[in-house]
Amino acid sequence: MGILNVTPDSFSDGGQFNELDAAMRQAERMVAEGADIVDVGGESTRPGAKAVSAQEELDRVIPLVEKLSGELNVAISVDTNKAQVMTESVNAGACMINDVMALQNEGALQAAASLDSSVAICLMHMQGKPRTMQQNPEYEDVVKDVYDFLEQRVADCVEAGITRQQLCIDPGFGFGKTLQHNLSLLKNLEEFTKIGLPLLVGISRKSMLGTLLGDVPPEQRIDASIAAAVLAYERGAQIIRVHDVKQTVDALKIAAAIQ
Ligand code: 9MG
Repeated sequence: MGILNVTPDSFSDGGQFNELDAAMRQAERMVAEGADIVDVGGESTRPGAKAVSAQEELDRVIPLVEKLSGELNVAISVDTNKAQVMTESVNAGACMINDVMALQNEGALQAAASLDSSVAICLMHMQGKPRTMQQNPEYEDVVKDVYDFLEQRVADCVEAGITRQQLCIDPGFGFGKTLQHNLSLLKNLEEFTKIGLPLLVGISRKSMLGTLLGDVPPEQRIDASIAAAVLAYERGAQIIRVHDVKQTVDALKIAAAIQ
């Protein structure tokens, strides 16, 4: 899954792709490099990020989703937690909703349940909200707590009328987690496959990697991102959300060849 942020303030590529043509060129490049899914985001979820209005998010995302679905042969995911953006994105051609709030925002569960049953939905775990989530994250047992949350959200979705076949789960690296929490989740990632749904992970260029490398900036975290992607794949991740598609695809081809 290639990341395509159309936001002025995302942590790694914020501001680079907020012109429609530039975003299209980046999407074409990611597809040529082997991305099966392009994840379009119109609101930054990095720590400390400000929320944007539904209208602003729609203005950023919908023209791009329409153009992508008309011109590129790729699955389009939209990274949003707003009910209206979910509905309008699918109407514009998206076939997946990636919600870092796991459909907990007002109206999101109902909006997702009324989408066509072919639409995939990713439920991600986050403790807190982007603005404050890194202030003092605490867990009794991070793997168990995140597992129990995801299992409960899957049950809530099924009760609301979403089928299990539509769902995938994500432990949410960096979302209300310390470095130690993130490392425990990655080490024990295989646990999450017991939920019986495809596992999506996003570690690409995240600060957990920067910290381990001695506080290097996002653009110097590419090699570490590839290592993390391979570790996640070996532990059962089926969808890996990344900035650097070519490098990740090459590495995963090698990992896949020996599995
Ligand atoms: C939008 N976004 C940023 N990081 C993410 C992650 O780790 N997983 C998912 N599903 N979405 C993410």
